[in-house]
Amino acid sequence: GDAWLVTHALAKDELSRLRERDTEQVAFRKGLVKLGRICGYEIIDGRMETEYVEIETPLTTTMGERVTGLDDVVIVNVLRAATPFVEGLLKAFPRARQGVISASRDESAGMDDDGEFPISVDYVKLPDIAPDDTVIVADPMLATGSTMSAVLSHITEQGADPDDLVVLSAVAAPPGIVRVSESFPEVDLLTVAIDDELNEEGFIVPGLGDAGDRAFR
Ligand code: HSX
Repeated sequence: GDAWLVTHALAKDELSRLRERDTEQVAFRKGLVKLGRICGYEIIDGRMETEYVEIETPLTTTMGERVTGLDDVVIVNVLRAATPFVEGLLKAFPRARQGVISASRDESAGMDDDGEFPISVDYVKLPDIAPDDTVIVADPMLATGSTMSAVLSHITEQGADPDDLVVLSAVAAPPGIVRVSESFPEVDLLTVAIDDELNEEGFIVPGLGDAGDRAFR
């Protein structure tokens, strides 16, 4: 799979607001929605094709262009921080089918020697995934990659082709990118920023804090 950065200036602008410690809950949530929309447009631009179609304007017949595969999109919401992010993605893919996975790190266990957290997966509900589908797995933070690896295992076990999967994050740390791309080499990774490092608790630095807490608490 490919790893690529969302380089749209507005994505950087939104992410910078999200990083600010003074951005409060409502602004934080709205920022994640906006960022999701921009990332959706970038996914369309980066990996979807267009086709020419004949259309009729009120005056004449002419050629128009349509995005192919806009209807064949599945978005997987990794609870809970991804919820506003997914709301934004849905503005780019209004007819997407959605899956929900509740997965979280067991913070009390801490990181093991490989820099991995134990993950508990509490709820998995995915739509049927067809061979033509693009499956966007959204989680704003990719830290150690433990959560995303567990999520991707569930999705591929339900029959999804790893070639069709796009992992979308807002901020990713190098260990997470390495873990996911080693375990799932066919999966595409898309993020707005790659940050410097993880601290001892497995938080991304500089990062933006705990995205779930900032959006919901
Ligand atoms: C946060 O931690 C994020 O929203 C992700 O679900 C998770 C990322 O951490 P990691 O599993 O990559 O270390 O709740």
